[in-house]
Amino acid sequence: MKKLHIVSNRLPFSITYDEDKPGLEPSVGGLATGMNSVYKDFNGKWIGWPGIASDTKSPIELKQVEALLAKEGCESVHLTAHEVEEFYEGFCNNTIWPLFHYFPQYVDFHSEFWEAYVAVNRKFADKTLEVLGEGDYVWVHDYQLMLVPEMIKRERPDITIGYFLHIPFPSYEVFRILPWRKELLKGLLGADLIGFHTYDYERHFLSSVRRLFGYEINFNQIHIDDRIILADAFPMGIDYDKFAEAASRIHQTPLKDRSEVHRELEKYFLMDPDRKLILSIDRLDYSKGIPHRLRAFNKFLERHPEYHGKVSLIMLAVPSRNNVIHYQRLKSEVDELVGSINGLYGNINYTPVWYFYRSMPFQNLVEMYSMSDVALITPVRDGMNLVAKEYVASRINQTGVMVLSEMAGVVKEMGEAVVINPNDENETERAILQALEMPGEEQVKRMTAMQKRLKRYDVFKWAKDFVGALQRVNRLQKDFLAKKITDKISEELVGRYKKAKKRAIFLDYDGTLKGFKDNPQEVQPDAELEHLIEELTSIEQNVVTIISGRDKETLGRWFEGKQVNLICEHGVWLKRLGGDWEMLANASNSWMPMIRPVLDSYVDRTPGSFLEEKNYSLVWHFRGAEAELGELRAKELRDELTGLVANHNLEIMEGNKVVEVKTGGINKGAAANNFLMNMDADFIMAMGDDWTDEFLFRELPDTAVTIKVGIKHTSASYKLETVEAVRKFLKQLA
Ligand code: ADQ
Repeated sequence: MKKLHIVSNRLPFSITYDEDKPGLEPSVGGLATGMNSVYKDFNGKWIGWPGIASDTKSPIELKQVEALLAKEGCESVHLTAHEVEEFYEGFCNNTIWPLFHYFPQYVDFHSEFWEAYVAVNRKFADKTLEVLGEGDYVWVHDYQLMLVPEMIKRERPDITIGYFLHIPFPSYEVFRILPWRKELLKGLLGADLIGFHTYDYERHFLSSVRRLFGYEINFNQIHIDDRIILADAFPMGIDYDKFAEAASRIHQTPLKDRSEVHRELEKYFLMDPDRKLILSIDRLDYSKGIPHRLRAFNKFLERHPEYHGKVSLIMLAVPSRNNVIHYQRLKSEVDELVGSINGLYGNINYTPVWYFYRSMPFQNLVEMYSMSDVALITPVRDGMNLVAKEYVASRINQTGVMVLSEMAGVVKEMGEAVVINPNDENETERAILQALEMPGEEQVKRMTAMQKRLKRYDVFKWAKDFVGALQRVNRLQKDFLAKKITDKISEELVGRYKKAKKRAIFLDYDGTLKGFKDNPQEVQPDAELEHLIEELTSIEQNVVTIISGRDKETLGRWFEGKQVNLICEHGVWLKRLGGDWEMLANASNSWMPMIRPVLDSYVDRTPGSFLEEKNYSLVWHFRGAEAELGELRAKELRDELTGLVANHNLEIMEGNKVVEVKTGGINKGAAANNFLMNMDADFIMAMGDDWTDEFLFRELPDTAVTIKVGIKHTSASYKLETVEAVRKFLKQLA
């Protein structure tokens, strides 16, 4: 059975020591919960770092830890203190984290950090490679391991790899700042499925892929040689029932059994039943907008003296990354703000901000969720934010109001929250008032809608959905490759070819015999290609025809003196071996003066694009233009031309990064059949890469061997992935 393995920076356990004896403490985080539900079902391993620096323990101690973890299906990747410093604290938390959360001013660009990142990713990949069985699945998590997918794929192409990014993927303009942007993207593109919390992150990612590599992207599919890579949004959920059930237990707990936190909270309300509580919970991180929140709360108290003594903010901040300078500064800023608010508005009976700088047990967390009237969640950037979901799940009587930043991924699923821009402290201040004064009925209406959504798409559904998509992309990939010419098929085709007495071979040029370049003038045949053509044409039974959209002057020059026939401009012109150019179709170019200005205006507005003028067609090339702009303009151009061409019997052809306008009714299929009329061929073969070649594939007799170059849908009977594969195949025929 195929297995599914999980790879993440941390394993789902922490190591505890009772005197010198190690033990395991399962982590309660959302990821551990979600993954437990899948990797155990699939009988796989979890590969990760156990959380202790390996050089602080003896080899025997490490073995003990490894053995304990192995019993739980975990494989340990050991990291030294130095590696943790340069890889985790360095590149992960001082380079990727600030950059991806739009804090470029905090980014460290140290090449030693980068080198450590590469080396540690290698360790994770190697450990994973050790456990992989044939055709297994791997799911890699988060920004610490962006290079792992490619490292695995390179050595094991049979493995289907999923990757999920838990933090935002930034806009290209921010991502491009990174010196190692291409390496990171290449690393990710080793995966078959790349998941994000939101469509926005997916969009940013695809845009970076398009701009940095120019790969072809079809909706959310990236095509690279013979691979299809899927990008998609999977908003991570929580273990909804766990929170809802815990909250319901808390409500039923008899007075005497209540926790200290619970009693303290009740005491607060006992003093005045009209009192309100606002809750905020996060790791102490600059992306969470904690100072913004405190300043907005300060403003609220300043502007609403009627709420003095009536509303408090409980602020829980989990210590995080406290050896990084920006976190230390943030801590001081938060301490100061809390002190200042409490100093200004507090008294013996009233503390405006209750500030806890520590982690809390699950039970206390849910008590806070279930007893707070408002949740104030105001990150300046957040991949998702699970706290928001946990608050909603814990509101079992459907009251409570969520004030939520529009910069958190979770906002996409919580349209019913009071949504604010965290940088606008006045807006946040007004939202606090709105939340405190929201009528109960409206609270219930909004909360019920959010609960329904979150309950349905919980962390189990999320994990299952991702794994389902991973299996589908695997099948999709297989379907695409179904027509691929394998060694066996190749042998059969060569056999048929050898038996034939007269062979008609049609070869498209660009994208088939020769790869694309920015400038179409630079792709004349190279020595290898010339040699290949010579070999093919020296065989008596072969009649080779180059069939292309190119103009007759260019193709005529390139193939001068070669033993090939030429069909140019999609079938307007034919030049038989030793003969002169003859016109195959009745084409006219009287329409050109009318269409040319339209195309010229696109050249002017799209830097890097240009116009090619053939005898009977006009071609706008945008391969050299900025990728997204090019695609956009191509769509515009098509729309603009549609009306014009219909009235003048013209056709718009879309090739690979080109839009071509030409006389209607002329195509490669008609031209090839015309050519075949006087020939008694008992073997016909055609190869081509773009949709102009589909005419050829469709119109040739059924017995013809038609071969599509690339992995897109085609009416051809076979596929070859690349120009290199085409040449290799032709060499066998030669
Ligand atoms: P985080 O930045 O850690 O995660 P978040 O999604 O809010 O942010 O998760 C925090 C978790 O820690 C919650 O489950 C919460 O209950 C818990 N927690 C917070 N404060 C606590 C406290 N004082 N005591 C105990 N537990 C506490 C990253 C990304 C997020 C993304 C997640 C998951 O930054 O954007 O949502 O991964 O993909």
